[in-house]
Amino acid sequence: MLEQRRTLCNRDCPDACGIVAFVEDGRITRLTGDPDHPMTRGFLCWRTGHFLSLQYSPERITTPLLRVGAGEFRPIGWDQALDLAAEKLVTIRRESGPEAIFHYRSGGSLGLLKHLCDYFFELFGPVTVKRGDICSGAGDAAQLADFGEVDSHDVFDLLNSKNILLWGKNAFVSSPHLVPILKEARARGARLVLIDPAYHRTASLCEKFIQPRPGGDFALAMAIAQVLFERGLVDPRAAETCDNVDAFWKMVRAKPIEEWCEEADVPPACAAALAERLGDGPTAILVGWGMGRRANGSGIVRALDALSAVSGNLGNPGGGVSFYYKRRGAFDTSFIKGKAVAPRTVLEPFFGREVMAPCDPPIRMVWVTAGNPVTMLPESDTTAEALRTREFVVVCDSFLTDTARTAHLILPTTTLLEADDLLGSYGHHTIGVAQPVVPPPPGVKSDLEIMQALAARVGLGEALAGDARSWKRRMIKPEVVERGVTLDVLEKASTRNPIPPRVLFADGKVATPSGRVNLVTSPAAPATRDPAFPLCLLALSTARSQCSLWSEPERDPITAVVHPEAASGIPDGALARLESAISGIVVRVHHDTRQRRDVVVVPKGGHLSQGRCANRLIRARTTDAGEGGALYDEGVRLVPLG
Ligand SMILES: Nc1nc2c(c(=O)[nH]1)N[C@H]1C(S)=C(S)[C@@H](COP(=O)(O)OP(=O)(O)OC[C@H]3O[C@@H](n4cnc5c(=O)[nH]c(N)nc54)[C@H](O)[C@@H]3O)O[C@H]1N2
Ligand SMILES: Nc1nc2c(c(=O)[nH]1)N[C@H]1C(S)=C(S)[C@@H](COP(=O)(O)OP(=O)(O)OC[C@H]3O[C@@H](n4cnc5c(=O)[nH]c(N)nc54)[C@H](O)[C@@H]3O)O[C@H]1N2
Ligand code: SF4
Ligand SMILES: [Mo]
Repeated sequence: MLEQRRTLCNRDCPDACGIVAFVEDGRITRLTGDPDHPMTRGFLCWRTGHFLSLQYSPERITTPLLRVGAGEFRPIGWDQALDLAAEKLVTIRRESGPEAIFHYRSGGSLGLLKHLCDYFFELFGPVTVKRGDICSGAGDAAQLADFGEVDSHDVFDLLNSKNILLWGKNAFVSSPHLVPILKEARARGARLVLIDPAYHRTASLCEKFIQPRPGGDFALAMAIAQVLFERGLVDPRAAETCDNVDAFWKMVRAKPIEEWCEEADVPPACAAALAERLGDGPTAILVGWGMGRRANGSGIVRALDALSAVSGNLGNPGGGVSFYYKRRGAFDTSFIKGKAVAPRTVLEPFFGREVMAPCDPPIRMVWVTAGNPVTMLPESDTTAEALRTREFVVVCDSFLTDTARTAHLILPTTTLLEADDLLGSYGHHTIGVAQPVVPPPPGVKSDLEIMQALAARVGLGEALAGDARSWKRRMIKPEVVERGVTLDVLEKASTRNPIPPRVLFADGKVATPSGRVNLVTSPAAPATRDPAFPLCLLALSTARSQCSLWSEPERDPITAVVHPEAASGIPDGALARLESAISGIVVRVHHDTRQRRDVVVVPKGGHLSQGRCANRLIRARTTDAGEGGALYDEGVRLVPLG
């Protein structure tokens, strides 16, 4: 019998799509996008559209695995696996205290119920947890400083925009369901501009494409601000709605426009064109999540916040600076205290170094939930070594990732098609529930079941008790339920979170203590590069994978896209070595005259075990604020093979 079952995608992706699964005799035969979901509109991205190859992959782990030798694992039963895990946890806590245990959770699933893994470790310890945010730390810190709040305009408010500036954003790849909205806005007359050092397909949506130096955006913003000032395009209310106005303009005028533009490596006419658009509002600035992952990333986002504020686009329909949607805004996880009660924290981009750092007590045990830090965090070899040298490592995953390979114990867990969870989104305000479209294979447990089984073994059974549905009910905020959005409503269809307004700061007040925008006052120059490594490595999202989870086999060397004049004489299609100051990998060179001559674009998420891992080349460094990872500031060079 053929049935259609609906769920929500739980992947670390701004779109949080509705999925329709066609199930025939208990097996999923096809996946499509939910035509009734307001964002999804009936289509899925390539990686999830092709997810069945992973769901039914022979490489999927379907039984707990115990390490029996270097890289060798033996299947064991759940009772034995959980007894062993509980015994290690209890022994290490007794001997060294809970800070000797580090629980690392990342974004493999954005389901709210994953917080219950944190809850278990908090009640058991509290243990060591991560701090900082490899993904959006820099941008979050910027908007928090400027506006006292990190949220965005309703995504459909873009239909009110006259201009849309896609600032460091590859919608086609990283947020494909934004594309139809951008197209609709364009059909209604909006003018779109892309500002990105890398050429990509999203440029084809835009009437203008500006390609600054990597990290040159702060300088570009200063040039734009100066044009706004010179042409009288500054909002006269800015003096009342913003703090630090004099210091901001002093910084803007510290250099002539030409000098700022030189620092940004764009012609002054580009700054003028962008100023003209901001002055001809409403202009929405859409800030990509990627752009902040560099040494001056937070400064850049602050400069964009300031541009919106002084040009009078903040708080207006069709305007605003939208970066992150508060995806947890409808939900209550306040019973988990996190960093506030943790005895110790590990800075996420410095995972490898900090886990190995001599400290008292040392980190003896690491538990990884929904993450692949070896592949996805900088300095992959250091991260792998840190894990390999721990006394006991547990990884909960469905696949034998680079991180799982370092584990002593691997616990197999559910995939997005078996998930039972509550979801928000960081790309729009829709919330909903994931419901299993098929049960997991025998031998696979959900993270919640794993935590509950563990809790029962260490005397925390009662605290974690309850099925997924009752936890969902507990985690929806009362003010959401009061506005009619109950669990039963969400189970029928995804719904807009009733709390956030459609236009942020519409009353002219932001959420800082003064109610005024905190304008940035110190410049944030791009990182300098060692001439021996002249290309800036941009390891970016690709349509074929969700971070390190590829919906196609990872066989060939990764492709390095580079301007032919920056290819060190290596012909198009040839293999070469891509080297940084710390390591090298083999890549296939692809020439593209549309790229800048100082960048090389590779996919993020390739596995170390396959020789495809860009993070092997990238040193651990933090962003200027927010403890993010400066992932896009590593200098590299291409060297012929042989
Ligand atoms: N297909 C696919 N989609 C994904 C993911 C995936 O792995 N695969 N990952 C998901 C995740 S984890 C996240 S956080 C989101 C968003 O994650 P990202 O994929 O990072 O998304 P973007 O917002 O498109 O940001 C990347 C863009 O920023 C640009 N950029 C880099 N440096 C600069 C700079 O200095 N200036 C400017 N102007 N631009 C710069 C890059 O060239 C790139 O085009 O996407 C999600 N979507
Ligand atoms: N060089 C470079 N590095 C980057 C980036 C970049 O742009 N360039 N992007 C960064 C960004 S934005 C991010 S967010 C991070 C992402 O870093 P990670 O969150 O570590 O990324 P993933 O590779 O998606 O790892 C998630 C793992 O969780 C597993 N998983 C999926 N669902 C579940 C589940 O329900 N339970 C459990 N237990 N496991 C599950 C998946 O199989 C996968 O192995 O990487 C960062 N790293
Ligand atoms: S990964 Fe993103 S775009 Fe793809 S189906 Fe999931 S939510 Fe939609
Ligand atoms: Mo991310």
